[in-house]
Formats: sequence, structure tokens, C-alpha cells
Amino acid sequence: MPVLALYPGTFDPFTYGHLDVLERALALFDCVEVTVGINASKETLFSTEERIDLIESCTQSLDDVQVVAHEGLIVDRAEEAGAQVLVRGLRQVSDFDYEFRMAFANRKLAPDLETIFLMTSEAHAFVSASIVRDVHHWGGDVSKFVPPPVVQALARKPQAPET
Ligand code: COD
Repeated sequence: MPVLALYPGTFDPFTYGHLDVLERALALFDCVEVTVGINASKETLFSTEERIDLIESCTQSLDDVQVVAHEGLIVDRAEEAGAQVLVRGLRQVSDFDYEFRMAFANRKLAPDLETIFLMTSEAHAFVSASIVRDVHHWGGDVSKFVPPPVVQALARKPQAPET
């Protein structure tokens, strides 16, 4: 039976770190759904539609990827999609606490759904979406952190006004 994995996240915006984890997941599973979390109470730089468009642009050359927005529990999306696995990325020890709590909560909610952690390559271990947003805000070069479609989209977002 083909194995579908969900790779859930906020992806605000999609970075080379996210892409690295996605490519590793594609080597393991038949199909990977990038599940873009919609959280009305969390303010994002990019709208849900923008985040989906950007991930689709960044993954054009990859087979067996789908990008879907979801509001609500990830385990509910996994059941709806028929996914057997949740993929999460790990960068450093500080990610563990949050990731473990989420994985155990998801296991309580859906005991048959496995969470698998994939380590990013060292080159991307320090990249986070919040650092990218901060570098952009202050006018820095983000091209080492995010794929070209995201660089272009960030260029259309406001930066800190010059003083
Ligand atoms: N290298 C490797 N991995 C990375 C990197 C990097 N440079 N940057 C990020 N990642 C990993 C993160 O560790 C994470 O695993 C994944 O990529 C996505 O990261 P983010 O920051 O875009 O996504 P999050 O952590 O904000 O996603 C939050 C969710 C949307 C998944 C979460 O809020 C959620 O599941 N919401 C729905 C409600 C729910 O089901 N909650 C769980 C029950 S507690």
C-alpha cells in the first residue's frame, strides 16, 4: 500500500530548511502532503494562499508532492487524507521539547499515526522562518535562506522604514 506522509507546518515562509526536510521525506515515502496550518489567531506575514503558491513554486520540480491548507487538528487532516505518517523536522536540541510534546499529544489523539523526525543538513540547521522574516525586515539578503520564489515574494513585502 502506498504510504502518504503529512509534513505539517506554518511555512511563513517556506525555507531551504523546509525544502531539505521535504526532500528527505520524499526519499522515504510514496507521497508527501505539505499541510499548511491555518491558525486564525496567529498573525502571519504571508496569507494562506500566498504560502501555498510559494510552496508549489518551490517544489515544481519534485514529484509526489501535494500542498493543502488545513484548519484544525493535524490528526484530523491525516485521517481525512489517509496518511500513516507525520513528518517533522529537527534542527537542534531546542526543537525537541516542543516537538516531543506535540508528538505525544498527536499519539494520544491518533495512536496509529507515527511521527517521524528528520534532521536537516548542517547547512540549514540555523535557518528558521522567523530569522528570515527578521533579516528581510531589516533589509538583509535572504537569498541564502529561501528559494528564489520566496526571495521575490519577500521583496514585495514591506521592510523597516529607513531612519
Ligand atoms: N531545518 C529542519 N527543519 C525545519 C527547519 C530547518 N531549518 N525549519 C523548520 N523546520 C521544521 C520544524 O521543526 C517543523 O517540524 C516543520 O519544519 C515546520 O516548521 P514551521 O515553523 O513552519 O511550523 P510550525 O512548527 O509552526 O507548525 C505548527 C503546526 C501548524 C504544525 C501546528 O501548529 C499544528 O499542528 N497545528 C494544528 C493543531 C494541532 O493539530 N496541534 C497538535 C496537537 S498539540
